Amino acid sequence: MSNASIFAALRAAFPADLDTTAIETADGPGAPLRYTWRDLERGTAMLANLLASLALPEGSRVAVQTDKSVEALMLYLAVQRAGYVYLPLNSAYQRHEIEYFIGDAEPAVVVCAPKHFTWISRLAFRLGTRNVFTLGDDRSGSLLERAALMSEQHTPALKRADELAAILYTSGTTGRSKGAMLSHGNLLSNARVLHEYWGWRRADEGGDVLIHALPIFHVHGLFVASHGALLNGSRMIWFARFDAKGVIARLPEASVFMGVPTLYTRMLAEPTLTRAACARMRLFISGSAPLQVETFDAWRERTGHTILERYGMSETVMLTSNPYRAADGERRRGTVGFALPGVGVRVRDEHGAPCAAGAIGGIEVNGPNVFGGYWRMPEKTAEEFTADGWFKTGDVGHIDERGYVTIVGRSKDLVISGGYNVYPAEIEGLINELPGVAESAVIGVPHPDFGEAVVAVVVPKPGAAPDGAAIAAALKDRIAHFKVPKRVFVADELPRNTMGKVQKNLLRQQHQGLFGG
Ligand code: MCA
Ligand code: AMP
Repeated sequence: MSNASIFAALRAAFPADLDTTAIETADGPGAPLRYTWRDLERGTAMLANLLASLALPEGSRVAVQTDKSVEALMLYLAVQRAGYVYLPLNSAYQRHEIEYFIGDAEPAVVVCAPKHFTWISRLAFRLGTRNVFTLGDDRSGSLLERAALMSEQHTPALKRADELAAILYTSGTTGRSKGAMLSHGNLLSNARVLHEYWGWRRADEGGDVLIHALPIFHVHGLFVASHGALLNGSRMIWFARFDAKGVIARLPEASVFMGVPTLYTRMLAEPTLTRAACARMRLFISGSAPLQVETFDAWRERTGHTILERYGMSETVMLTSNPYRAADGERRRGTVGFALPGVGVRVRDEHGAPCAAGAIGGIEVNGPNVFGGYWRMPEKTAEEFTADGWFKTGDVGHIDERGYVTIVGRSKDLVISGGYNVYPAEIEGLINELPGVAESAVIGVPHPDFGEAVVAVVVPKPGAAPDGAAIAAALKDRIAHFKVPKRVFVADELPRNTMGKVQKNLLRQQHQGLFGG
């Protein structure tokens, strides 16, 4: 069997000299901390041995909700090394959300922050998980204590391309989260394509250095950024939290940066962002949400660098990218570039017929990067694929004659706030359960910092007078705060079309100037 393990490929790219720096922390407890490649090799071996010692069934899920740390990255790598399935969870999720994920994914192992051990362990044991460990961002907790007793020798698991490597939950339009099942082949094919397409430079070619400032519970920070650096044997400057001033101060030592648009607008607000600060930089990459053309232009003006925008999804990893090499074309603002090599991107009208160049329709994709389906949801999976096997992204756009893809909107009801996805159906469901609420509509409106901000419009029950601020406060007790509407309006009714469907476009228009966006 040829080995398609993502871990094996990353491990094979470690530099020959394992005592050079792999990761240096820029913030967080004890910073700066220096981790060598040997530390990654040893740490992942010991963690993989700990997982192996638990005698877990094949295909076991390891669910992880911790703060960002290098040890948390090692845990991800160790899960791959041991051959299990990684399930990352946003550190902002609360009990209501965690209960669903653990109940649905039935992980054999849960790793959480020490401060959440009491309630998460109780929940996890009740739902059938047998092993709960803790991992703090300061190397505290039972996971590392137990791993310290393990051998430093570990033979990485062999994996076929179609074997499951990770499950990433993405919320559904009905409000129920779906676990996108990504295989080793999905992750590895995409990492290799991006490595080549973005021209990563190994040490003997000038040596790229990546500033890693994204969370590691989503595709962008976990796969695109981390795999990119690791597959190139490149050093990472590691920020546990994004901080515009701090990142700019480290740019002179770095060559690659990846961020969501909010990170770029926040850096542009800092006077220390100058051409001189970016002199050694080779590549700035943006994705996860639309990059405003104003940001693209302002960045070029200020730094002399043209941001490369790309497009992807949890279900597909990366799909398109603006060109890196000038010979392949210009980086065109407002577009997400070309289909990546080996990836199919097409646009179809509402009847499934092909759209002519430039005509707007639903974006459909295929390729070795496209996921196998949603965890235990065969019907949902079938609905999201066409009869000829293309995945319907739910994004709406067009492709021009040269092949540049432009996203103009979404057919899925989704708000992207600061790079985090918020599904209105989930929030509406929770608001509608609150006392005095008859119904509600959740929309995204332009926001200068987050791109889009979540806003709710609530209709009271007859005789009731719910308070917007109280509704937001009630939601804060239940769900991740980034999902909580920044403003809640109370209205007599919701605008509806003749079919009775809420006209969210009218609500968006009504509130579009709310944040001066
Ligand atoms: C934080 N808050 C937010 C957001 N982030 N509210 C709305 N939208 C957000 N994105 C709220 C918190 O709940 C909190 O509210 C308050 O702001 C301060 O929180 P803090 O953590 O201090 O905020 P921050 O550090 O300033 O965070 C902003 C951020 C962060 C750095 C932009 O949101 C971020 O790292 N975003 C990147 C997300 C990402 O990696 N996406 C990739 C998804 P309160 O005070 O009420 O508690 S992968 C993907 O989309 C696809 C596959 C792709 O193509 O990449
Ligand atoms: P996620 O569910 O976190 O995987 O988010 C995937 C969605 O993010 C895509 O379906 C798009 O709607 C959006 N997205 C990602 N990259 C871009 C981009 N460069 N421009 C516009 N939307 C994007």
